[in-house]
Amino acid sequence: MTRDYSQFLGTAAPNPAPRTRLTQLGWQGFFASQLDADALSTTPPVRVTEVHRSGLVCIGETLDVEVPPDDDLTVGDWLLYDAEHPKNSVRLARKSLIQRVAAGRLKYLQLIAANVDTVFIVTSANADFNIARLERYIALCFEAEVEPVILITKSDLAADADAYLARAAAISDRVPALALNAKADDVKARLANWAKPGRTVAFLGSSGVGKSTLTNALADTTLDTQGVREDDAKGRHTTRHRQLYLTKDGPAVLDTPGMRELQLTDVGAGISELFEDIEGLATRCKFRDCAHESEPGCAVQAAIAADTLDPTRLDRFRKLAAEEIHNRESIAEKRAREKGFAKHVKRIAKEKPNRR
Ligand SMILES: Nc1nc2c(ncn2[C@@H]2O[C@H](COP(=O)(O)OP(=O)(O)O)[C@@H](O)[C@H]2O)c(=O)[nH]1
Ligand SMILES: [Mg+2]
Repeated sequence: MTRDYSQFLGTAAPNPAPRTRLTQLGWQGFFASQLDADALSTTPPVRVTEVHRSGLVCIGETLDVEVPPDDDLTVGDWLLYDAEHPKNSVRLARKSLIQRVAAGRLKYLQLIAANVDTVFIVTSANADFNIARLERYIALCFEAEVEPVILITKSDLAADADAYLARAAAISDRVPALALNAKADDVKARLANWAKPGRTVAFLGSSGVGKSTLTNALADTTLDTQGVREDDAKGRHTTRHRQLYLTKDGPAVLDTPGMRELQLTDVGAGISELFEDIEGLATRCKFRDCAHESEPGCAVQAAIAADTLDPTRLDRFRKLAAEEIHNRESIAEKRAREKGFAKHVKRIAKEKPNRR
């Protein structure tokens, strides 16, 4: 064991070892524990920092490489890079995974980011602010086992930023909320609690709320930011793809394009965590199959009558839970259809073995 004698030297301790690029990339014990010493030299770890149709940009301690596209990989994933056969690079187990139902008619799961420690859910103190949408993001984070923090930007432009802050802070005891000016000099200091070296943080939220402005503040980057339509506070899409940025002395930072629609699936546990107060009340209803409408002995309706539960919160819970079930069923159906189709193709191939 090496002893640290610095305290006996009288003068300041020598400079600490320079930070390695792996730490800057957000490398943690959780990933290190998955590999043995041999693997480190033959297949070094690299992190996916950008996803493009043509391939995945990956960065490691001493290498910048590209790996062929793969639908099962997303930004933030760690791979053991196989230089001879990049396609065979092995993905390390994920600490967290954020996914949503892709927007559009055909429902499928879209991976948004892996191995994020903190998600800053960004909204502004204006028409963008929407409790139901914030709850969606929070349920997503709880499910993904990522710590959510609500940031309300443009506090400098709003006369009543404190009122927005109070509404955001009331959503859950477990989710801190901050109001701030994303363009001010104190952003790094205000986010320091979560934006720590060796960790990974991500900004999620609509277009125009200040995600790239905040990324610039943390990562000293100069990403394009753009004006917002005055009338409805809607932003234009300036950021086109997700990208992870390294910082000199802070966390790895993920900037994302605005999400027009955040549809959830497989977030039952996240929804339960967020609405645990309502679920707790429901266990005290007289009837086990109580629909919390007009049944006698309903503890949920009693709480509404006693003004301890906001009825609009119950509505939002119902809507989110119903949507979750609907999306889960649609995706299960689509998978079953695809499976059926694959079987069909296999059967045809078998029946006509000589045809090419
Ligand atoms: N005054 C003020 N402007 C902001 C704030 N946050 C973002 N902006 C501006 O809002 C616009 C959109 O910001 P941007 O970072 O591109 O938003 P993004 O789409 O979420 O990445 C830019 O013109 C920013 O300068 C804020 O807290 N205060
Ligand atoms: Mg942006």
